[in-house]
Amino acid sequence: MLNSADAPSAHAKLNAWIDEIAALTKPAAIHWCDGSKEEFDRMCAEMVAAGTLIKLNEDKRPGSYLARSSPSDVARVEDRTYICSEREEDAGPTNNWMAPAEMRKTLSGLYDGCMQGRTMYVVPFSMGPLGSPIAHIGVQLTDSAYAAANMRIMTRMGSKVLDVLGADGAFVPCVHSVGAPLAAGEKDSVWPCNDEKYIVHYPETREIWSFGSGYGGNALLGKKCFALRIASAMARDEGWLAEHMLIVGLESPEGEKTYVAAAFPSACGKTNLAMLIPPAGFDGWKVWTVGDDIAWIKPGADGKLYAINPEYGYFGVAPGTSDKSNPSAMKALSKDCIYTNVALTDDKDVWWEDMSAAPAHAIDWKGNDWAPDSDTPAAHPNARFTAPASQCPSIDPNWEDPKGVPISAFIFGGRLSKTFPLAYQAFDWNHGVYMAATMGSEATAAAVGQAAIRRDPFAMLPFCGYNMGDYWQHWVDFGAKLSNPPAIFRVNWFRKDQNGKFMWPGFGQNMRVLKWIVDRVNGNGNAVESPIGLMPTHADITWNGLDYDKDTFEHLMEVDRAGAMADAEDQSELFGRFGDKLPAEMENQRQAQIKRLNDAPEIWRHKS
Ligand code: SAT
Ligand code: MN
Repeated sequence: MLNSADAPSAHAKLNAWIDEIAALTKPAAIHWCDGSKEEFDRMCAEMVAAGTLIKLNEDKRPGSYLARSSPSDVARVEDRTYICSEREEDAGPTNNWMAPAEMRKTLSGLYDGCMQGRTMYVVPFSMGPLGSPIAHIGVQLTDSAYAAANMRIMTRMGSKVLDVLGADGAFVPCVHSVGAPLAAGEKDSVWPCNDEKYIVHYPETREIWSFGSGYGGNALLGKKCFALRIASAMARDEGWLAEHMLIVGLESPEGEKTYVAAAFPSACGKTNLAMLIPPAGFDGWKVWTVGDDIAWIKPGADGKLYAINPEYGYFGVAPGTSDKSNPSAMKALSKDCIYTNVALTDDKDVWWEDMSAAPAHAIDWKGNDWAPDSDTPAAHPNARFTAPASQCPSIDPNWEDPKGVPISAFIFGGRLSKTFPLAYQAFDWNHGVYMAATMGSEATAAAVGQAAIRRDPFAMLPFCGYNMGDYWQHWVDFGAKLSNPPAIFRVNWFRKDQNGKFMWPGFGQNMRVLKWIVDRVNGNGNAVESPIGLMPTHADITWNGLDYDKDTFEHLMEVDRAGAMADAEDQSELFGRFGDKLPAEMENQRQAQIKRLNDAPEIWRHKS
């Protein structure tokens, strides 16, 4: 066996599993990742020699590299992503499903010999601070050095994880192959992958099998595959939450810190909110970043909820990131990063759309010459940076606290040009679950009437590892056990006026809404009752440094009965898909919403 007696772990089950996978996939060699900087540098140097990575300008981007993927391997593949539970109803209507036995048969053919000619890297990783009671361990076997190197940035990885695992600790086995075996003497391509892709999860046995892709979410199995799809199933069984949420600490000038977790579908400015810089007039306020994508949340002995960011880095979208939109992210990118599918400048720096003034010449993400008048983008729209979280200037001093940080509020948002006010609070926990279950975002705003909303419950649609109806029930049950559950809010930064102009300035100004939320959860913020939730009046928002008149604010907050009713009616399409898996409480909440709207004036406006 390749995984010989000198395997660095005494974990019999781990070693036997590695033997089994090696026998199936037939790699040329096995390398156990120790997680050291030397190992990372060596792997990167080998990838530079093979043409997979380009070393960037050492003065401008020390320790950093550029990778260009195959043009067919640039994003997650949701139609190739499967939840293979024993029963189809346990995957639910929003996931692809195949019976585990059938999937195993399909995969065993594909994995047979798939690592030939390649090194199989053994990547032990901890999601969350090592040894934290909220953390969990995984081991990824991968034939991609790119995946192994990225895993060192995105997770706590290497020998120290084996120490925590000991001889019999629990781990989630994750098998990853790019699916491109190499014949003896065959020259490798710079980005090996396979047209046939499978991203497979077995939630009951807690296994991940990924085939054919080298790209982020398909290949860095700690992230969406483990930390959301498998972890959500673990969380349901064990009584905790695995969520697609950022976590921030909001510190007042008096030094009081309130932590909140927030979920948004993509393209709603989640990373920007995680690294928000308070606006002028908020002197002394500070926003601390705990995480920008995923939160694991467990109840503590004191009845509060404690959250960790299971990740160790940011896998963020590069285009649009700039010193203006997100200066903290830009600082986090100053060194030791891996960039994927961004453009390369003539001085071997990186560039992407809206980062800064366009260079006169660059090499685009496909490796071709590019100039500002080219009619294709320089960076792929889903180009990514992989950056160590510790390099973010706003990283929270408690972000590695194994206890986690106490969560006082959950925030859910979407991109909604009509009908939905800037901010409102749920009447109670179950109303909040209903607000989160029905959240969505607009793909495109229709010219007239109600824009079509793409529902993305809890921003978890592609990431829930079991039936979404059961997931809503889990949230209802979870809240019922909490003596003092966090408050739940909806926000919408994107409402437009009759002329199609955004009514709210957004970005740093969103701090004003966060401050109201902090006031609410700390018992000193006011709200009035509207048909859809508890709302701040103009006087409840802190306006220092911003001239935002009362009339415009009352427009921003108004509830348009017809629009809100149309939305409540449209929700029955979503709910209907779940059949008897729909929690009765969700339909009760919908009916209560309809009743409140029936009793409301055509345009509900707070009059002070
Ligand atoms: O590719 S990832 O899933 O890791 C990132 C994303 O799509 O949000
Ligand atoms: Mn995400």
